[in-house]
Amino acid sequence: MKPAASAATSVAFLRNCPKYEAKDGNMARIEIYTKFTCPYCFRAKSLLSGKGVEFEETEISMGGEPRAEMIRRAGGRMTVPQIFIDGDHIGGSDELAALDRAGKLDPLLGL
Ligand SMILES: N[C@@H](CCC(=O)N[C@@H](CS)C(=O)NCC(=O)O)C(=O)O
Repeated sequence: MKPAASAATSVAFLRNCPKYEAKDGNMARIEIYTKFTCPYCFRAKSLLSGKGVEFEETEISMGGEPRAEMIRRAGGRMTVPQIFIDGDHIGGSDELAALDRAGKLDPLLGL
């Protein structure tokens, strides 16, 4: 069997696996705006990575439209990180950690 066919077979197998489908369907979209040198950003990303979820990171150290977009979406908040789950504004690192301590983060993440 050619490697390409083998890979395609593996993907087809996974897609037919109910557990894989359910997991894939429940995965939340996680967005995080960050700056390079920000310890709060590092803490928030570590928490998310520790849960094995993927997130989309937008680096705003250079300012510009990405920073303006963050401030707009975060209702005027200018600190980083700003975190969004399925489009809902969660807040910063402290709010993310508080949600986790309250046991409310995993359900939002689809875990
Ligand atoms: N309580 C906030 C603190 C966030 C914070 O102070 N972030 C710093 C960077 S680590 C910040 O944005 N400072 C202003 C700036 O960089 O423009 C949180 O938990 O996210």
